[in-house]
Amino acid sequence: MLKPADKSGYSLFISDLHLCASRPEITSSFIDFLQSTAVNAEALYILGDLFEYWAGDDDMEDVHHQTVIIALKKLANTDVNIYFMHGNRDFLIGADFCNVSNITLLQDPTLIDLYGNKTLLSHGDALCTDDIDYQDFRRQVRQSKWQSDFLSQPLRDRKTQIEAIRMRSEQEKSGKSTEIMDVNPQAVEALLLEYGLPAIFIHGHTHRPHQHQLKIKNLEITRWVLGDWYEQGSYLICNHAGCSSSWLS
Ligand code: LP5
Ligand code: MN
Repeated sequence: MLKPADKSGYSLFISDLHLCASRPEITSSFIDFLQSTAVNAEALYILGDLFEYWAGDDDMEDVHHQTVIIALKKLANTDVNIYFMHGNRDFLIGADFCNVSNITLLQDPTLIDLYGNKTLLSHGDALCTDDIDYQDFRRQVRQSKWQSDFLSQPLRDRKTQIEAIRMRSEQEKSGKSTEIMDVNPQAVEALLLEYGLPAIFIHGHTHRPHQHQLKIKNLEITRWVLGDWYEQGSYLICNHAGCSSSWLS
């Protein structure tokens, strides 16, 4: 088991925190994690759904959002590289949020060199290809024209529409099977082939934390699925010796 106290460098991976003002204990837990564990890391990768939802960068004055921004900025100022990838709930996070928080936006997916291992990072929602209704919705809202039209509306109107989509999503999810809402194995394999069969693949979204071992073209690939922070925070820690997952106490 890797420990944050190890002197050698390490990198951390988290996703699906779903931070919001109505769950202040999760935000406190995230800030504790930044100050106690991430502060000694070389890099922190936030692989999407940091927030329950993000309506646009003009919502940064919100007190809860300010708390998160200040904590990220404080960590970034200690020379920890913070990387953020959009999730399906906070894909409207833009350059203003990233600049103010001092974090770097990554495209989904992104390949990195993780202590000598080619590693692919993704949020994971694009791989849930059996969820046809979601993928239609995703295609629509990821278009830049749709996003600029949406962002041109008043913040209050955007939040009203987001609340309606959230309710509809919860209703529809209750009628979808767990298989439909998981990643599609063929989509995973196709992505890994497209990115040159990396040794490690890390993603979130499904809220089913697990270490999967795959073998494609005789190459061993480890697929790490990150957990959500609803009940208990968790993270993946990697160094030269490998990766391991940990729960926050
Ligand atoms: O997030 P999670 O894991 O609970 O569920 C996702 C999919 N749902 C979503 C919706 C988000 O949870 C809530 C909205 C976030 C705010 C985004 C901000 C900007 C958008 C503003 C839009 C007005 O992503 C869920 C998946 C699940 O993951 C598992 O993969 O199943 O997908 C759904 O439930 C979506 C429904 O199946 C389809 C909804 C169709 C709505 C069509 C409305 C048409 C209006 C289009 C205008 C955008
Ligand atoms: Mn998600």
